[in-house]
Parts: sequence; structure tokens; C-alpha cells
Amino acid sequence: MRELFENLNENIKKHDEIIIMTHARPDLDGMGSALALFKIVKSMDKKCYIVSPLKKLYRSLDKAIKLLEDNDINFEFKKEEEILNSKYNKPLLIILDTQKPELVESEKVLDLIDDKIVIDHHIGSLDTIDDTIYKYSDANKSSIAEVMAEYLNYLGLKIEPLVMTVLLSGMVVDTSSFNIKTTARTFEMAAYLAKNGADFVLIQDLLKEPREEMVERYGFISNSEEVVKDVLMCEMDDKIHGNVDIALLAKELLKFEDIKASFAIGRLSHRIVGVSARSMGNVNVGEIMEKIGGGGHLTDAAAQIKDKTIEEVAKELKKIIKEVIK
Ligand SMILES: [Mn+2]
Repeated sequence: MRELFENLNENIKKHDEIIIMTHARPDLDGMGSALALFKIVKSMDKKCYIVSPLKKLYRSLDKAIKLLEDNDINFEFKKEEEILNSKYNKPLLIILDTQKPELVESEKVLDLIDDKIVIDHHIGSLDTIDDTIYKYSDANKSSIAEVMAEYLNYLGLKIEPLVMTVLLSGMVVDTSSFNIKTTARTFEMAAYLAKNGADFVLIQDLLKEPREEMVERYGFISNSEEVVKDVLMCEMDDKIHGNVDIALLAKELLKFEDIKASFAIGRLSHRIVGVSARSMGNVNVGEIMEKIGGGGHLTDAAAQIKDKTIEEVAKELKKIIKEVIK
């Protein structure tokens, strides 16, 4: 971690303008981290912009940004075309919460800026962004929010409590309220944010879901099928969904009684179908995801498959599940 922070410090100093980008359809982890990093970069007296999301934000993130703006905490967002049409003096692009070129907010911005730093906590399965000056990728981290909390801690920097709140909400979302992917350090960093003003009640408020979204999710769940005993699989529709939506489905399926593993399949982009897999620990979903081109851990794994339909992926996955779990 120290190496990452030293590298960030050094490179932010070396460059004149810092552009922050996260994945398309950003969530509270990706964008919450971008907002915190924006504040960090500004504290170093550098020009800084966040690539603004093209597609509609998640409602919770929308609420978070509005809450910040209502409290006069402002950020500088720049649209893709604005960035493409500007001249930059020694720009640095920092990519958060993804390392796949296909999943970033703007591939054109990715191509435009030479100096890149990637900070991610997903498992790299397809092509990843490799022409970086520094890359930090640790699938054992709960969230990029946790990494940003570490960075704030390392710098000893205090930023607005509301930004701390949004950062902590990213940690809450990525860990399903501290139920998965946590380490002792995750709790320490959550405590650090709380100590510096992050507000858990406000987070509950931010995360309340609109009824129609829950109803849509339960629609997919009600169509899930038991592939083998105590293993559920769920296919979404062909609309493009966020990584988080697919993961959330897998997490929800695992809550049902006796279920020991769960799989959710949904479309991530026009070319990529995503699979999210979870288990209680007695089925190795990492092994199953490897067989379909992905990877991960015993209890938490994922895959991204190019140029196949959801049905094709489902069929292939069912076959693998039946082979692995007898
Ligand atoms: Mn994340």
C-alpha cells in the first residue's frame, strides 16, 4: 500500500492536471472513491477533473452527489468530448475500480492520456489496461473506498465529513454491509472514516432503494433455477446492467435457506456478459469461474465473457456446475 501512496504522491506532483475516471455506470465505490481522490488532489494544489458519467447514475449515487452539492461541496466534472477537445499540460489519468479498457467510462480518454495509474480490486480476467506507469490491483481489498481511506490515513488529511460519508457508503455497498470481502483492516478503515465524521444513518438513507428496482430484482430471482441441489442460478434480461447489479443478485440468491452457491448472469456491455458467483465456502466458485474464463476466490468470483449471449453463457455454466458439483 505504501508503495502505491508514494507513487501517487510523486506522480500527482510531477503532473499538472489530474483526470480521474472510474467504470461506466459508476457505483458508490467507484465514484465515491473518485470524489475523495478529487479532494486529495485538490489539497495538493493541482488541477483536477472527474470524467462525468454518460449514462444515468445509480439513484443512491445521484442522491449522494446532490447532497454534497447542496452542502456546497463541489467537484469538477468534465464530459468526454470536453476532455477530448482540450489541450493538456502534463496530464495524469487515474483509473479507479476497474482495470478493463472496455469497462471504463470513456475508452477515448483512456487512449488520449499516456500517463496512467490504475487502482483496482477486481480479478483481472480479460485484457487489462497494461500501459500504465503504475498499477495497483489487489482482489483482497473490500473496495477502492477502503484503499482511499488508507490513502487519507497515510496523508493524515482531513476532508469534509460528508465526503467521508460517501466514501464509507462505497465500502458498505461493496461488502454487502460488511458481510463479505472484509478483513480486519476493512473495519479499521471504516472506524477511521467514522471517527472523521462519516455518518452511518445518512448512509442508510442514501442506500434505500426505489421500490421498482427491488421489484425488478425479485423478478429475476423468482425466475432463478436450481441447477444442482442447493445451487441457484439466475439469468437477467438482455439490457445492460452494472457490475454491482449482477453481484447483488448473486448475493441475494445466497440468502435463501440451504443454498450453498449462487450464480447470476447479466449483460455488462454490448459485447460482454458478466457472471457473478458466491458461495458459503463449501463450493469453490473460483474454480468454476476459472473454467469459464474468469477467476476469483472460494466464496467470491466472477467472469466476463466476450461475444456470447446470456443463454449461451448460462448453458455452458450449467454444464460446468454439474461437472464440478456432483
Ligand atoms: Mn468496487
